Amino acid sequence: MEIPIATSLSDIYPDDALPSQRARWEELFAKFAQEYGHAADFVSRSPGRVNLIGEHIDYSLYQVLPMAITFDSLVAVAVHPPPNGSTSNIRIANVDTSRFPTRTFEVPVKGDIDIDTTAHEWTNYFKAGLNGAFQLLRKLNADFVPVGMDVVVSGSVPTGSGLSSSTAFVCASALAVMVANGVQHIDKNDLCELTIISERGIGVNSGGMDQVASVFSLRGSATYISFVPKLVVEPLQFPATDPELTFIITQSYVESLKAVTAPMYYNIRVTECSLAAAVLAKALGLPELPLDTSPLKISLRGFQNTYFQTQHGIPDNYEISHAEFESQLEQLVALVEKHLPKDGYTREEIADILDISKSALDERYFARIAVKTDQLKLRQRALHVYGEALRVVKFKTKLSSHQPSASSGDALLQELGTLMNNAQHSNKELYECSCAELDEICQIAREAGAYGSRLTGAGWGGCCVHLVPKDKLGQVKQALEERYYRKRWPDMSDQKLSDAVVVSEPGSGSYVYRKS
Ligand code: NG1
Ligand code: MG
Repeated sequence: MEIPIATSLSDIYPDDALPSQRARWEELFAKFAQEYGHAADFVSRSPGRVNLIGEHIDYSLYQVLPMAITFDSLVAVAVHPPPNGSTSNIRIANVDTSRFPTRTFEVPVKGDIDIDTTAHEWTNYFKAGLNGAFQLLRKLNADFVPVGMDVVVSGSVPTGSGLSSSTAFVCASALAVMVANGVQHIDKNDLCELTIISERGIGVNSGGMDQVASVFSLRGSATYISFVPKLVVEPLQFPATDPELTFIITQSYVESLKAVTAPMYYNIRVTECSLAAAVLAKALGLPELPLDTSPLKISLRGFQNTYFQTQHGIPDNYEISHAEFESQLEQLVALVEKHLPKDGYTREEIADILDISKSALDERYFARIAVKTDQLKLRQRALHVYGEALRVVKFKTKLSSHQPSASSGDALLQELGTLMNNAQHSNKELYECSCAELDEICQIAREAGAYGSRLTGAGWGGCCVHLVPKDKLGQVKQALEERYYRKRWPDMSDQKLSDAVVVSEPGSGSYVYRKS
């Protein structure tokens, strides 16, 4: 499937978003003309996403259910041909100059552009997209000579909010670089593959959920993503229910800058999950787990496959029914309880169990990306992953098999909400990726009528997502205003307050825009 070309903003946005988006795009074009004295050739855009359920399990290669949101990243570009004999330049500005100063850098003729992961620098995300795009361009043509680019960026995904502002920008940047360098037809799979890998260059050892949701989503549908045995994307429409099913996103206004905190939070979780898989395999006397596409190449999903193949003779673990998949996950929870008994493991203990030296362990699991910790909580993380994977399958099955006439809509919404509440409990207790503010928002929303409330994205701040029956929206909004926002920030502006709680409809994925 190819990245679509839009010639009108109504290809990209729903009618009710058009007036504000038009204003934003006009601002982008005005900034471009002011900065460079000429017009842009094209704009690439990629959205943020809200994850409905399936948190911190994409990098263990389990299914997730996000949807794209209207907030997005726009990259407007004009191209200059490569100068004879010298290198090309990229000049990149942002409509928000006060937060994101203009930069100029040289385009490498060979190899990657250096990214300083210790600096919190906005153009790192553009560079990550560029590196990914260049790898593909060089695969297509080994003698490829990069063009120069004038660029202006406009981002509406709030940063540090768990809504994937980083990925929206990386994907729009990679797309911009490919189009600028003459690629006419861009395959969505290719764009995902290269952005998943290249975004890790910013220092976060992430999974692939955000890139796939940003690139593939279709307006009106959530995006059910399976990563193995290959990437499969299934658009999922919400059933008509009575009361009507709505999702709202609420900001905690606690910024969670993952690229900065990854060595203390995110990357540790990724390492813990891979180590849990390795330790389980060893404890059960299984053969070494085959390498897979997860960031550290060994995953809890891989453990599931090998375990059921070798111990239960199930040859193709991907062809099993939903019921069998659920039963396997339940068995895995019991295995984790038994074989990962300790509350925390040191690196020395893990090296002992795996029967390798401490330096071999460090080299294999801790060298490539910064991880700072003493105690690794293998049991708690594995319990979260298997429990959450189970909830995702249940959530998806309930949503897609609901017959509007057969059972009451309210019962369905209650069931879905309970799965989301259980997910939040697991985020808080087992995965320790929530925070007091997110917990409080969930609590207030539930008390005011939300059926399900949980953090969305990586956590440690950012946003929550809530399943609310439409008739309760007003009450939930009011309770949050009074008990969270106004209480903390009595002087909060009306604009900020209205941005704090938004009803979210599934938006469209990546586009290239050219004026017709
Ligand atoms: P956020 O924090 O929304 O960018 C991150 C990861 C995802 C996924 C979620 C947790 C990136 C680009 N994305 O999302 O892959 O693991 O956390 O479910 O870091
Ligand atoms: Mg992010």
